[in-house]
Amino acid sequence: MNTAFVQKAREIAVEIGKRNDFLVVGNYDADGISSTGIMCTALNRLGKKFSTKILKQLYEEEIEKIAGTAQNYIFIDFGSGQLGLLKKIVKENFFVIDHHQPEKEEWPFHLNPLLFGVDGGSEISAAGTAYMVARELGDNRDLSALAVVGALGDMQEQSTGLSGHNREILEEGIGKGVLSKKNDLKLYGRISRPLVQFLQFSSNPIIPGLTANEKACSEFILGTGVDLKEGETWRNYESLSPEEKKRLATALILHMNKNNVPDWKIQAMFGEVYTLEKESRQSPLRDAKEFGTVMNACGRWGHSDIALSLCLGDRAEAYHVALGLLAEHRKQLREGIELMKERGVEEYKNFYFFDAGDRIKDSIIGIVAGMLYGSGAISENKPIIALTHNPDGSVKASGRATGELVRRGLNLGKAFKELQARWGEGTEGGGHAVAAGVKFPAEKKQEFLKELGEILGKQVS
Ligand SMILES: [Mn+2]
Repeated sequence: MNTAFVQKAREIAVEIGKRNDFLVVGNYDADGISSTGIMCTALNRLGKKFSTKILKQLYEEEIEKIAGTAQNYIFIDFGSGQLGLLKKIVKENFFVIDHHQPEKEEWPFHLNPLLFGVDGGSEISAAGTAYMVARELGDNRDLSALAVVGALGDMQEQSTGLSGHNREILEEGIGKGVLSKKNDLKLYGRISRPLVQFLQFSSNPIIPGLTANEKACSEFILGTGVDLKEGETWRNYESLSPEEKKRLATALILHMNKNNVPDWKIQAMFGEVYTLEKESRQSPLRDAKEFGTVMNACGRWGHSDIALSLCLGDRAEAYHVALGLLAEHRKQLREGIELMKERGVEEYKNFYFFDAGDRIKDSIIGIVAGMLYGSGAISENKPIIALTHNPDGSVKASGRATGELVRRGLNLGKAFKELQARWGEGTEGGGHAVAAGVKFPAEKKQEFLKELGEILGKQVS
């Protein structure tokens, strides 16, 4: 690990250790909530007094509400871009643990990998950064499991798996017996979906003739000699014997080959998967990727408290509520995708565009937009921007891009930040290169389409 980064994490841990009465304020996505869970568990183990707050964005009005409610504040998975505001409003006694692009402001209690030349987009997320502090606060290496969940939640894995600091954190977790890694089929739902749905709902990649075709999927699986049920229970992929897994995987490769799916896409179906060894065998929380999806489902339906309870170890009540929310989340995603496919997207020179009106909630519009790439409804040569109208008269645009576009220079987070800089008051934007969002007044829609086109055009030219 980067020595200066570790040193800074240690300094912050020492400072936290001296204080008491914290408000931990975290971002509402899987990474933000994992980070909050890591930090709160570490504080709890030290016997510190703390409370938590999960927010969608760290807007000025939110900071004003928070200021004065605790003795110390820890902002996680946001804050680096709001250092100026925090200094103005909270003034003192706050820590920022983040991996987003920082403002050019000095603050002694600010931990961000980017300040040490560590890539906060692919090498470590906020959860990993929080873990760096937690491991200096006590015997907290078991929390590496949550750090991996957060990194995957922020889509930090490469084709070879987790890399950089994320990989070192993974190794610490394996050493501690809380994590394991293996090479396997990476399709989503290895644990949480019965075999037929495992193939039927595969959107990344689309499996020609099988995706969205239940009957074909069950025939395909039975054709490999794998039983769909064990007694009365539907089997999932993880419950297959190594021999059965191999037969199914081989049949899938042959099937994709026969349907002219490019080799790289077939290869991308296989790779490293990460298991949380302390979770029970049938639990979707046992797979690090699915744990993140469960949390996203909670957070995006306004139950980030449930997601946080999962991170704090609740496997009773919160766990059952979470499974229900996961089912609802999937239903809404399916309906969102149907709507976009039905109405079709508009094609501009530098991006695809979809205005969902108020039919898709702002909390999932970005995910739905991203899934369109999987569905084949849009090609991968442009980012997709989707708009949703909020009850307060503002609109939120969510953008998603592909890794290839980012390699060519595209950066949606920067583009939206630039719009914020141009338009000032009433416009707030930012995020990552591949996934970002911006909120602005509805009457600016036409200007948005025009100026965004110019900015994106410049990035990839
Ligand atoms: Mn994050």
